[in-house]
Amino acid sequence: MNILILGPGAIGSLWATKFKLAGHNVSLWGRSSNSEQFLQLDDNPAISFSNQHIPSVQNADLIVVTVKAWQVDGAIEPLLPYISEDTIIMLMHNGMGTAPLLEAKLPDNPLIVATTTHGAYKPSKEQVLHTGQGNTQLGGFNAKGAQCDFLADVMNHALPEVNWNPNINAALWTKLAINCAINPLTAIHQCKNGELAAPEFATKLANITYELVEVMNKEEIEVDFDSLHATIMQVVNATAANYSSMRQDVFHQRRTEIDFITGYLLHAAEKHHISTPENAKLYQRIKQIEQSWTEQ
Ligand code: KPL
Repeated sequence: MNILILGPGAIGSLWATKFKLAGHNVSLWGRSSNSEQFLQLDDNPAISFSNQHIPSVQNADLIVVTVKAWQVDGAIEPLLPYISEDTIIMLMHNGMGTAPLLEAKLPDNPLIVATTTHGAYKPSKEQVLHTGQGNTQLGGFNAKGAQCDFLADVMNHALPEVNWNPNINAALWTKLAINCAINPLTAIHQCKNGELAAPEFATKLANITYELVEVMNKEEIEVDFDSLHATIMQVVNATAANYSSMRQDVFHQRRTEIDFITGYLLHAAEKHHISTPENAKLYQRIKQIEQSWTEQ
């Protein structure tokens, strides 16, 4: 397949190199205006990719959008005149809420939403490390996207495990819930994920989870407190030594994904007239922190 990776950060670069090693024709669209970019995955030899090459957009069978949620709108804009309506567009990032924005801009394209638990890290512009094995779930966001289940096979050959999930909304909400619980708290306290297992966080995490369950149930996601709490704690423990992406963003004073994580939850809560004070507090605190950088 002709595949374009829009946003070759850590996860985008991991998929770019894995797709290329599986024999696909892969190009990048990143911030750098260099027409060629090298990526080296783990100990493999460096691979050359074309970058910001308009014919690669025009010929793409699949565009994987791996920029952060708040960057999706701006990143897709310069490509719009060149995207054919047969090109499958796949969103893969933390948070929710970007798919309807993209659908408004590309109403005729098959649209796929994906969530992955693979870990990747880019110690430099050219190097990408696959730091944690995970799995990837895909599903259609619109009717044309729902017919693209063959992509699970294609992607499974490149970087297993990949599953087609007809109920992708539930998977996205579960990932959102994990991010709502872990990301703001670790960013505010500048701690590793594992530190949230300490007793001092128990009540806060429980309250966050109660609110999440209430909103998710109204969104027709079947989940109860015990199972969601267990899922969150399982991720806290499995990623104990890691810093969350929001902790890293705050540490480096980069804009966070809070609007598409807790912000998305708060919008849904408002729609259903559910009060979510614990999550609202976290949202406001992260916004205050972001605000403080612009005032410096
Ligand atoms: O997705 C993550 C993130 O950091 O954004 C988790 C699952 C919390 C792992 O750190």
